Amino acid sequence: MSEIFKNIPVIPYEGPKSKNPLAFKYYDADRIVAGKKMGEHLPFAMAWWHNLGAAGTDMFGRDTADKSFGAEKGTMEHAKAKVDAGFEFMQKLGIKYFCFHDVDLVPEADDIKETNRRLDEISDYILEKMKGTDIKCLWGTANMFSNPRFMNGAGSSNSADVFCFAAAQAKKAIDLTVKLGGRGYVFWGGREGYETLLNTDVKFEQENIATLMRLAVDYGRSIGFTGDFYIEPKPKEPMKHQYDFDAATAIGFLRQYGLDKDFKMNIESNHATLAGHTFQHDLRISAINGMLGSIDANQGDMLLGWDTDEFPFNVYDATMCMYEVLKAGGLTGGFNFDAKNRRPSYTMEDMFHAFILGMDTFALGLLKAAELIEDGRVDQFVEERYASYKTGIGAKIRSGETTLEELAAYADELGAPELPGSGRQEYLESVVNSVMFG
Ligand code: XLS
Ligand code: NI
Ligand code: NI
Repeated sequence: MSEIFKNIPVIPYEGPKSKNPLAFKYYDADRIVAGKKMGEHLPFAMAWWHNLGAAGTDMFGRDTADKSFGAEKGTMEHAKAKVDAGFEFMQKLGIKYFCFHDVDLVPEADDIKETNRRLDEISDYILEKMKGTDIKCLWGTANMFSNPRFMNGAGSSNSADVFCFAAAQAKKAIDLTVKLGGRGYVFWGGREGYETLLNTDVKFEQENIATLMRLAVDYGRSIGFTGDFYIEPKPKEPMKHQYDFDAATAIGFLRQYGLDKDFKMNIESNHATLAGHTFQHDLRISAINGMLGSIDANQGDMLLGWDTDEFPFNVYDATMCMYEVLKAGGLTGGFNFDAKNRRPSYTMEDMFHAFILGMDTFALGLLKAAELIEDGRVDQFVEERYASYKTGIGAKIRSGETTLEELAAYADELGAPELPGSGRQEYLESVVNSVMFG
């Protein structure tokens, strides 16, 4: 098989002073940070759909990039050329994982039996490629939103036949994930939501989504899948309202339907910000519920109201993300670059520049988050902020050994409390800056 990215070498680490566009400035896989190799802290993954599929088409214009990789699009030869390109790409960057939807791997046929045959063929080819490398699948998923049959959702569809097709696709995608050694299986809501409440039975639809998830878990466990299932929350787009609005909503849903032992969150930065949160917020909510599983590492544009899927560039956000990840003791999943080049960045070099940017941004984030924790001022401040609960009446509140009457009597005695301690936000922000740039 001939080289596809001909002018691109294996990307070396050259350090922050390097001006070589095809070198890492911060990502140094073997460097030890907080007791572990950077490469282990940061299991990066390539998203099959963006990196090997998306070629720049948007609502106003066609492809700008050539992602044929020397084969005719829509054929199995092209599907295989994508595998070749993907593996060469990952090896040149030192990326150990990939994520896929079923239909990213092969062209979808009219009949699902033929699609599944193609999926068997391509997954054999991928397995063959995996041999002799340390590349594995991070997670798989089924695309249950592009085909017109899913216009009203998959698990939430008003059509029981469509529900069955969703089940069939999920079954096959779980088979593929297991075959390729995947760590996790993702349910991103796709079109599980609504355009108008005038035609929608929300309770009915949510019960059906839960049923589909329950069946998927039962099936996965029955064939030996021991990894995590993930919900990837998103508030809107493509539907006006998506049921998995944000981490808090998705966690509540999982608990309501008894799915919380099998599922964790896959948090995407750009989805959190669309929900009106910071990336860090949704990570924190997942982590405190023991459900921080995996991350779709991208960023949005605060001036645009949609999922722009940009490569991560914002080091503050990456630092606060890694702060949450380190505090949570790491991820069971990894960091999937669910991100694409901007449409005018259409060359093969651009694909590498994008990943170098993303990987360096998260490497910097990791370094700075580890320093912030090591520095200790932020943690110490938070610890002291709640000190009034350590002794006396506060300790009784925490241990649940009090009554409303006792607290009221305590307040009577006091007459008026002192103002709570200052929040010191500006001080803490300057601590962060001193760590970032010190
Ligand atoms: C779309 C989602 C999607 C999922 C996988 O906004 O981010 O790409 O990650 O279906
Ligand atoms: Ni995503
Ligand atoms: Ni997204």
